[in-house]
Amino acid sequence: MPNTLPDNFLWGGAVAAHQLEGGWDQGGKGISVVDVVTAGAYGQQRKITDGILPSESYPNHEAIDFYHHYKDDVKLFAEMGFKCFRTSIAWTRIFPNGDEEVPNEAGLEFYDALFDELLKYGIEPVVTLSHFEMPLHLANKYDGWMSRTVLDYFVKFAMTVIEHYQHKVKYWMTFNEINNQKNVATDIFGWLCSGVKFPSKERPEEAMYQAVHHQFVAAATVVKKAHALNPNLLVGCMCAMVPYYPYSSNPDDVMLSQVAMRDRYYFSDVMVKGHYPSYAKKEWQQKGYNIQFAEGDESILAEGKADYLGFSYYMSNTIKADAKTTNAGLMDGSSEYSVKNPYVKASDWGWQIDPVGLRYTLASLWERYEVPMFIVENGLGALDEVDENGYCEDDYRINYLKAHIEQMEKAVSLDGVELMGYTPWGCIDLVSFTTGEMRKRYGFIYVDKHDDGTGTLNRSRKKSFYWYKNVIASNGSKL
Ligand code: BGP
Repeated sequence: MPNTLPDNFLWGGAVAAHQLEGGWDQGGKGISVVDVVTAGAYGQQRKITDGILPSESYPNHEAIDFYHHYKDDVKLFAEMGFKCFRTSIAWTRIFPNGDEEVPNEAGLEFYDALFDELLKYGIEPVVTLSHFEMPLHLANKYDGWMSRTVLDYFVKFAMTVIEHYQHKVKYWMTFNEINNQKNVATDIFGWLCSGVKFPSKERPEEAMYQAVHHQFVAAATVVKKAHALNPNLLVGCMCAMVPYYPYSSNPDDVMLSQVAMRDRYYFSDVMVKGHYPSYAKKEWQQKGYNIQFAEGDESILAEGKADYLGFSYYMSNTIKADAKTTNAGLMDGSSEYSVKNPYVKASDWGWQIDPVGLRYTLASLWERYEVPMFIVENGLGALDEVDENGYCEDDYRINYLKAHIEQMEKAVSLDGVELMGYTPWGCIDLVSFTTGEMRKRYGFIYVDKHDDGTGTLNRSRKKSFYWYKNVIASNGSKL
């Protein structure tokens, strides 16, 4: 395939602080909402505990100890030729409880050192401000994002780090997969996104829309303030994109799949277009929801539109109008009308593998918004086996990524999509978000760490490491 990507295309990899750093109570770090969530095998929910229980296992407390290994890990990223590296700043390293007056110096120093290390190799940091990591104190004391006070604390945190790192970090993103909390059937998504247990609310969905409204206003405020501070900065939003296909040409399937897509678009519509879509207001009306807006919120949304749309893409899903179930969950991207797509295979965790769906997603988003896009997560979680040297023949991962990159290149060359970059998820093995396990691995780099807590933490290159290095070196023309 001819080279279709721009020369400045941002190839790299993506992670989140809590999934790899470890050091959960070091350097003055406070406790975050994810620090009190236990691991759960796939199919079972991870549990939220009321505090730290010594007898329970919290995999992200140590994770892969990137906190102490980051120099060696960045060296490996550089060896692969990364142009960028997406991570998050753990809010609790900077403001341990979230409501302090002044930031924690040791936390600022850690990210200064990390960003310096990346820049030493010419790797651009891409930073998510909130990746399921808000201070537990804010969740407990203020009921998380139900409160506008938390909005103010978030803006303070965000502007503290944006101001501090503005000459090291150009690319920012506000809330990771903000749309995950649309699933209010279980505690976990709302807890991680908003520090709120939506199922315990009288009207869980209304509460979710309220908390999300506060996040929209916070995101727009940060975009505005960041631009005023430094016009070179780009602040994007981030959504989980799972396209819903109609199961058949039955018009009911087609119509319902369009409506189901609002689980995704609701969020990007507000943050990219700068106003609520009319279908949102109709839904509130119909359900009798009363979402509180403060004076000026609407103009803040309009003035703080995201500079780019970052999204994750792992799978597609299929909607059948007469197939209503009760076991929907964003864990596998499903809605309550989801059925298996007979044309695609699934991963070991049931995520339906669909490279064409990535082109479909890119083209649909581009046609809807016409803003630059950034694929900030994509990848295959798999059970890897390594030989005695720590080498893994992960052809399945190479095949997955190759097929997705091919479709991504078609979206650019044939559909005219403006794409900033591609950062596969979990470029180094880390703790899974949905299951809390280590065994669901995504990395080009294997980390010797296991679910029972054992392992040397040694790093080793998988076959995909060498493959991805060539992909980057050829700017995507050698797959
Ligand atoms: C996204 C999250 C990531 C990540 C990824 C893979 O939803 O933004 O944090 O972990 O999914 O999911 P998992 O780790 O559950 O396989």
